Amino acid sequence: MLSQQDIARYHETGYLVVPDVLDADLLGRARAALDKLVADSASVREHTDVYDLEPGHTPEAPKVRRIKFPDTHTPVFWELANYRPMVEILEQLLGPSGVRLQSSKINLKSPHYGSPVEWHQDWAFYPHTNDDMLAVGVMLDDAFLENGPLMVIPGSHKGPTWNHHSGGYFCGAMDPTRKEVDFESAIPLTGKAGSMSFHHVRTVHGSAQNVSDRPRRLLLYEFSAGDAFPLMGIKDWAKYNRNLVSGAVTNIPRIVPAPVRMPLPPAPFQGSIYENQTSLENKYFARKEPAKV
Ligand SMILES: O=C(O)CCC(=O)C(=O)O
Repeated sequence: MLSQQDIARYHETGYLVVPDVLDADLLGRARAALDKLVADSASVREHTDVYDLEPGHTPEAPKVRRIKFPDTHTPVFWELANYRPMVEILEQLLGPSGVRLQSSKINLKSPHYGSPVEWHQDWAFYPHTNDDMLAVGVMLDDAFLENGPLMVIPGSHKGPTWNHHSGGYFCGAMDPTRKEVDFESAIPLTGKAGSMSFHHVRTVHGSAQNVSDRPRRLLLYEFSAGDAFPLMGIKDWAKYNRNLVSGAVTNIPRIVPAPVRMPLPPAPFQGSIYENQTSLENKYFARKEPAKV
């Protein structure tokens, strides 16, 4: 459980890191399941519904950038989405209307080449009727400065929803040359494996390439308050309600004004944020080729 001070700090800064939330057994099982998913990627040659691949992936040397929607196909990640110590924190941060899992993904940054993620606000991808929403980053490895930890701009969740378009289409990233926020003020969310970060849906965040010799695997869950309804609509009402990890079903959205830009027209490159962001003209994060050995 969080202290009142922690909760106030989250609302003030738009993020929080809580050490040692995950127990060793669940962490071990999550890592083992992920290892198996990565090993199984040797059988695919292009992006699928499960795998987003790093450039240079081959069956002989599998390179996975993202596992998509792990809670829907690998039971331990659904178990983890319902892990009580985490859900209790979410109840404290998201308010009394319940907690709904919206989506999940695992972003893998392999040693020396794991791809950067350009600056963005999750809210730009999925505006809702209110912004009591956040992403949890479950650290499956230690996250430290050199392995490309998630970085956040403190206080940015209280500002505008920035332009995430390029050439007239959504691209899921902010153009850094517009200098809309002070990117130099970014705070890296570091911690030991088993720690969790929580960032508000409007907090500007991104992450650099992994330049270390250790992996950075981050399991991300996106959660919303039970009464936050997506402005882009609900495709499957039964699934939407199955994803409530706390609280009761309601069909009454809470509507709180917040700055919105719709992610339309859709990004020309679909499948993952990495694909969406390829159409961003000016990149912030360097992409270095790994040293040849
Ligand atoms: O993996 C990361 O470092 C950032 C991921 C992220 O922000 C996203 O996938 O929306």
